[in-house]
Amino acid sequence: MLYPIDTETRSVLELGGVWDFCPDADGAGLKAHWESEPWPAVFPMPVPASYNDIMTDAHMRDHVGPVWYRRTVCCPETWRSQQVRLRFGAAAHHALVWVNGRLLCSHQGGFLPFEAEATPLLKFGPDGANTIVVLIDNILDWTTLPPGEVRCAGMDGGAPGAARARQDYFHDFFNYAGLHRPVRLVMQPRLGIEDIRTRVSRDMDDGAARLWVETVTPAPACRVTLADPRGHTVAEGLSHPAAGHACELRVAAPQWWSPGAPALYELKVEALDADGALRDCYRLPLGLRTVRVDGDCFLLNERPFYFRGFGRHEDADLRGKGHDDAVNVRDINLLKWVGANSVRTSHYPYAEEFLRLADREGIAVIGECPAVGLYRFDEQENPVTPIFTDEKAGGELRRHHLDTVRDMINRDRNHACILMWSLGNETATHEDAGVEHFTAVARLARALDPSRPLTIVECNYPRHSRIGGLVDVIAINRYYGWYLDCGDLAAIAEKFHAEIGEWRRRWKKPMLLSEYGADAVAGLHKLPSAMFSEEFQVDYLKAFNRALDAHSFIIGEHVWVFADFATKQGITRIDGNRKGVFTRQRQPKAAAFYLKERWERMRAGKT
Ligand code: BDP
Repeated sequence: MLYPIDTETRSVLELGGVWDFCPDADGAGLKAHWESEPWPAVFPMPVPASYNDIMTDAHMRDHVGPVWYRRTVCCPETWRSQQVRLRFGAAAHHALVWVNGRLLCSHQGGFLPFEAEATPLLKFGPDGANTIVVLIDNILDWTTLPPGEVRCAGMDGGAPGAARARQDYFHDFFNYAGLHRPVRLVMQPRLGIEDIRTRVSRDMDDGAARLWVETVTPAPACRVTLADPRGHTVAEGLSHPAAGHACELRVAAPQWWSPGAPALYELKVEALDADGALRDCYRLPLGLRTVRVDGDCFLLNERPFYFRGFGRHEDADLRGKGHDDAVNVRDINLLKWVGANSVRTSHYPYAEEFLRLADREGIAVIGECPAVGLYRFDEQENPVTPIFTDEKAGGELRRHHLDTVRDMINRDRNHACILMWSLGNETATHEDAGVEHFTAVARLARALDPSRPLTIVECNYPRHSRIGGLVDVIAINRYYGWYLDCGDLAAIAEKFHAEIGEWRRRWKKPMLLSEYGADAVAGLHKLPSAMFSEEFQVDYLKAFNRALDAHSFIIGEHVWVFADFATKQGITRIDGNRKGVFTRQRQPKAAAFYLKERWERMRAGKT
C-alpha cells in the first residue's frame, strides 16, 4: 500500500484538526442513524489523537464501546473526473465510515491504514460540502490483536457498551482509542499506480546494487527512474506485462543505506498509457541495503550489525497514541543523542510517518505486528492457561493475525529502515496449537518477504519455547533482578549466563536481548541504590550489560523502554510504566547518560 503523497498527478487533502465527537454509551447511535441524524451532544475532538485523555472525566477515559467522529470537507471541482480515496492512517480498533450518510467501508485493527474509493459518494466543487462520519469501537476480544475480554461489572449484567462494562486485557499499555493517525482524501488518476514493490540485492562479483522493482497497475507500462541522493539519475528501466510488470535496475558503486549513513535514493515510477503519455507518477524514497543472518552474525550490507536501542511506544501526554510529528522528531533526535541505532516498534506497526523519518534519519527498525498479550504465567514465570484454544486465540484471531502480517508487510516492505520482522511479543510458544499458529504466520511472512530475517520475541524460557526453528534470530525479554529476585543485581549474571547457554545449545542462532529494564521514578534518588530510584535503573542496566558483553553471539541490546508510557491502572504501575530511560515528556533520567556513554564508546568501536 502506497503512502499518500502529492506529485504532478496526485493530491492529498489533510483532514486533521478539530472534529465533532460524541460518545455512544449504550450503542444507541447505530439504531438512531447518527451517520445522518443529529447527535444528542457534540464535543470538540482533535484528530489525530486518542480521545481518552482529552476529556476530563474518568468515564470517558475508560469508555468501552463506540464513539462517533464527524466533520465536513469540500472537494475541488478538478477532482470530479479522478479517483478520490478516503484514507485512514489508523483507527483504533474497529471503524465504520460513512460519506454523506452512505456507508463507505469498515475496518478491523487499530494499527494499520485502510482506504476506500469515495468518488461516487462525494460532491465536488459547487455541489457543496461532504460530511464524513466515523464510528470507532475500542473493544478488544479474542478476535482482535491485541486480544482482551469485556467484563460486566454491573449488578444487572450489562453488555459491551453499557456503563458498567469494563475492558480487560493482558498487554502492558493503555488501550487508547480514536482516530490515531492522519485522515486524508487522496486524489489520484483512475487506472494509476496501485503499488510498488522493491527488493535490493548485492552483486557479489562487483559490489553493485541490484534493485528489483515490481509495479502494480492496469497501465500498459511504467517507466522507472532511480536518482541518487544528489538527484542524479543513475538507472532507468521499463516494467510492462510481458516482463511480469517488473524490471531490474543496477547501480554500480552504490551508496549503501545504514544508520549513521542513511543515503536515500529516489525511485520515480511513471505509469504510461498506450501512446506513452504520462498517466500517473509516484516518488518513493529508497535506501539501498542488504540484510541477512549468517551463522552468529546479523549482516547489514554484509557487515556485522549490532542493535543498540530500545523498545518504544507510540505514547505521549494528552494525545495518547495519536500521531504527532513533534514527538516523533524529538524521539529520533533523542535516539541519536543517546547513541542508539535502532528501535523495535513494540508492540504494533507504527505510523508510516515514523518509518519515513527513520529511513531519512538512519534509525534501524524491527517491525512488529500487534500479537501481544497472548501469554499468561505464574509467579515463577512458568506458562499457565492455554491460549491457543478454540475459544481464544485458536479461532478468528489466527485469521486476523495472518491478515495483519500481510497488511504490515505490504505497507512497509519498501522501508530500508526495517531490518527484521517480529511476528509477536511474548506469546504462548510452548503450546502445540501455538506452534502451529506461528508456523502458519511465519510461512506467510517468508512468502511475502523472503528478504528480511524473522523473529518472534520470547518471554518463554528455552525449556518451554518451541519456535526457535521458525525464526532467524532468537529474541528474548528478561527481567532478572526485577520481577524475579527483586532488587538482587547479582542474580542477573548468574541466571542470564545459565539461560543463554541453554538457548545456544538448543538452537545455535544469533540472539537479541529485546527487552531488559527497571522502573525508575524520575527524581527519586537512593544511595545505595534501591528499586524505583534513578540510581538503581543505572546499576541494573550496567549489570545486564556486563552479562551480555560476555557472549559474542548476542547481536544487540534493546532496553525496555525508551520513554515512560501509560498503562492500565494496577499495583505494579505508578502512573504508568516507568522503565523509560526518558520521561514521558522526553527528558533524560540518569540512565540516559550512562547509555550514551556506553553506546558512543561502542559506536566508536572502543568496546
Ligand atoms: C514485557 C512486555 C512489555 C512490558 C514489560 C514490563 O513485553 O510490554 O511493558 O514487560 O513489564 O514483558 O515493563
